[in-house]
Amino acid sequence: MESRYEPQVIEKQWQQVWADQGLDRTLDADDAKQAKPKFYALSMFPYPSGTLHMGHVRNYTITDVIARVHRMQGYRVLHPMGWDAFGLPAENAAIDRGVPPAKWTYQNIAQMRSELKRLGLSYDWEREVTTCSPDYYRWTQWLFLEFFQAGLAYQKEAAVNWDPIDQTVLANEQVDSEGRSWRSGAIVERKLLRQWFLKITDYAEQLLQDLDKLPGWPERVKLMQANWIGKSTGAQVTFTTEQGDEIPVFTTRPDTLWGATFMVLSPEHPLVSKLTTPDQAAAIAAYQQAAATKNEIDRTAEGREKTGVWTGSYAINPVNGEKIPIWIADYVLMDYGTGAIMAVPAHDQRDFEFARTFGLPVRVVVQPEGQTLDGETLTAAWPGEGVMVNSGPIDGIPAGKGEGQSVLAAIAWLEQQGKGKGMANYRLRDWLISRQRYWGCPIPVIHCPDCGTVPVPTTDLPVLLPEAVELTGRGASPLAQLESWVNVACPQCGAAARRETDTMDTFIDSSWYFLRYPDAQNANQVFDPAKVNDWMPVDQYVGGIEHAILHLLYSRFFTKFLRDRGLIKCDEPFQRLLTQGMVQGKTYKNPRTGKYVVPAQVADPANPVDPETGEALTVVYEKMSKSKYNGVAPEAVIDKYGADTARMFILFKAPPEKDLEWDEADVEGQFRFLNRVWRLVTEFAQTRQGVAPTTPDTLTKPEKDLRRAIHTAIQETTHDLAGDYQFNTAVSELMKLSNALNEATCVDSPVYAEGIETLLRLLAPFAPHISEELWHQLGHQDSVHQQPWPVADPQALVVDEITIVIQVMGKTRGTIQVPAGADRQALEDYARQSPAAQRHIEGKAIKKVIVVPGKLVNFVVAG
Ligand code: ANZ
Ligand code: ZN
Repeated sequence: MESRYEPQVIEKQWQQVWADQGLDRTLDADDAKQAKPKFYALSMFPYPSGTLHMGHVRNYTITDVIARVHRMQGYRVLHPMGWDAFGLPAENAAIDRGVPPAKWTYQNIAQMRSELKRLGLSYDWEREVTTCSPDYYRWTQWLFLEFFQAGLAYQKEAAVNWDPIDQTVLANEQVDSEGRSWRSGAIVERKLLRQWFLKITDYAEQLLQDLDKLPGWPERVKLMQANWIGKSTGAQVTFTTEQGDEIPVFTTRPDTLWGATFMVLSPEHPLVSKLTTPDQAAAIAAYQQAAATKNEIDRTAEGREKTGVWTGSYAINPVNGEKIPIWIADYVLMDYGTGAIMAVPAHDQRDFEFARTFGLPVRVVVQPEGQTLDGETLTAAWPGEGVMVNSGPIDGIPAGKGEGQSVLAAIAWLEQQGKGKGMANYRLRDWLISRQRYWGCPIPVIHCPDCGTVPVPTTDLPVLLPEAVELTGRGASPLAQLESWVNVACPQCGAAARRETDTMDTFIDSSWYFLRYPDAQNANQVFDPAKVNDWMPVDQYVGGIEHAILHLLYSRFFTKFLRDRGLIKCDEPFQRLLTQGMVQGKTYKNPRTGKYVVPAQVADPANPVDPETGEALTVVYEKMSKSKYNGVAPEAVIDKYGADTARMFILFKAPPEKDLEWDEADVEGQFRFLNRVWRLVTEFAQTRQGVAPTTPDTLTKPEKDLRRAIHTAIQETTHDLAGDYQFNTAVSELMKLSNALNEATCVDSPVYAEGIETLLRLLAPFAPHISEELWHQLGHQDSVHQQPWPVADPQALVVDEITIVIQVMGKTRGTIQVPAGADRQALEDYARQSPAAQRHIEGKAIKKVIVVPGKLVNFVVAG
């Protein structure tokens, strides 16, 4: 009467039991089991787009195994899930199909939640957060006001994408690669609007420095963050115009000041109009207008033909009193450095191209060894090494940024002369957070004609997003069109005032959600600091590499800001970060045409041929997508094999950081493995129930061998799950143990029982349902997930033992058992610790130890 492994039956059943028992509820510090250390395991929460994809499944399975292992290893674990639920797709769905964004979003959440539950993920659903729910965004608004109060939320003019046909602002995602609107097809324009910013630049240096506090992050992510922050060191030097206005410039090469032959201001620079002479006024105005339509990427693109106009004015170079012309050009950006540069064409390529285009002088100030560069004949800028020439006080100094080289020498001289100072600059800009969209968190301020910008009193939060709006994708932001919502009384003076109609960038919502999980249902506070301080930082964060920069940087910024406000103690939110690889699907591609072929049209998969052209096709694994016919729906896999198989496959197929090729044959392989485990354990449960998993005093050879296999599996899986998470090798260890049990002859031994139970405990985090079912079939009443993680017995791991004679002064005092492969030092250590030797050497000075490997250890003692 052999039972069959039916995942569809047992998975549902155990999910229900676990939910009823509250097995995955979080233990807070004030719970009974507070002596346990905490572990916060977090997956990046999803945008509720509709259904789960394999990328989600991989992400959440990885985190779930980590959470489950830590529970078994004696931690109290916080493992929550929620929804990054504001955003453009909901609005687009409303425009396309007329479904209200809230309805669309909550339907998707319900659908995805039920799919998540089928995967057997051990979430504490009482902690669920939904960013579009007023009980969450009330606190997002409260946090915005914290920034506002601290002076870190401010308004200024900034360029937005403007659709001239629909008369609306577009998000970057709504502009295609040709710069056209997704809806109207119009060429998108740049338009200046008053926007809200968060002053992340105040934290630039800390965000950079503290990357050093994150040894548990992938190096490449830290590098991407560092590059994004983009610190440059150099100096600020002030030039003076002939009219007496000061123009500070930022330069990374203050040592080349003697080679500056002109200045360039950004077309937006505030001094441009004052410096422009009447002759040049028309040309300057036309150039400024043209520059305003270009975005930063176009303006700074490498190799692009240089354009610009002379203002008609001159500046004085502070180091040598030389008179140099002041130009404007769009390759100088207003919001980097000071918006003005000194141009050194001999040593900066952009300046060189500009000088050649407009016939401006080129003066060499760095002379490379063994060459004599000449400004007249130079064909490209020389940014490299050499010796300073034509450079007054720093002549003869080797060019470079190091100790004793030209840059530091120039800074020292400038500071001493009071002409400039050493300075750092960051690429990082302040964070533009306002969006002219409906489905987002309303910015809680009111604009009063008398009082100006007034924060909504915290007692009036949340500023609710009105539900009755019509979304057309045309005209001003939908909220701005809703007069009944916009018109309010000023909270300060009571005069007629208007609400802010911009909503917040959804990255704001996700910059603090991990701080809400520790106290997700708090109706009176953003969170109880004690709870957040208990759980933070997140011990292991798992998510996609696509969030390596913005989400992680913004979350780090929020954390540091809230620390400075005294709300939390930790200053880095994510202790360790794992960025999982992509899940790729199999597809057929015609290498000549580059076209993908629907798999069903491939007659012979072993010899795939293009049904249209008859050409041979290649099999490729690429990111799953509809257009490549290579998507695999998680639901379909669960229906066919069960969640445990899907989990096992994902964990086994590739290390977590690597891309994973979805392959049905390998999925089958995992299904077969679980079937073998099923047979092994059910057979044991039926025939030998009641044999306790103990260790007999003396072991037969087969028992010894099996015990070694068991404890090797424990040792190896424990190691694979400690920190670096090599799930794939851990699963292989489970397979080896299952094979060892299959082949074992000592099936009636308690050691065999120990093996079966160990296999289930080790398997539990990976395949939670089948492990639980089989655990109960062994007669247990409690959950396998509440068992302690097994600990390897070093004794059991000993490969083979030999007998060594212990001698003291040449006299045999006894024997010991040691591992066969022990080296000289190990033999000596074993011998010293043996009771036989101890009895005779204690208290005596050892003069010499003679080791004869494989035979004996002899101690020569004094006295
Ligand atoms: C003179 C010079 C000589 C420069 C030389 C470089 C090489 P990073 O490394 O990106 O910080 N610069 C400064 N402000 C600018 C702006 N708003 N728009 C465009 N370019 C700007 O580069 C700093 C260098 O970029 C500065 O150093 C300046 O050119 C230019 F052989 O000054 B340099
Ligand atoms: Zn007022």
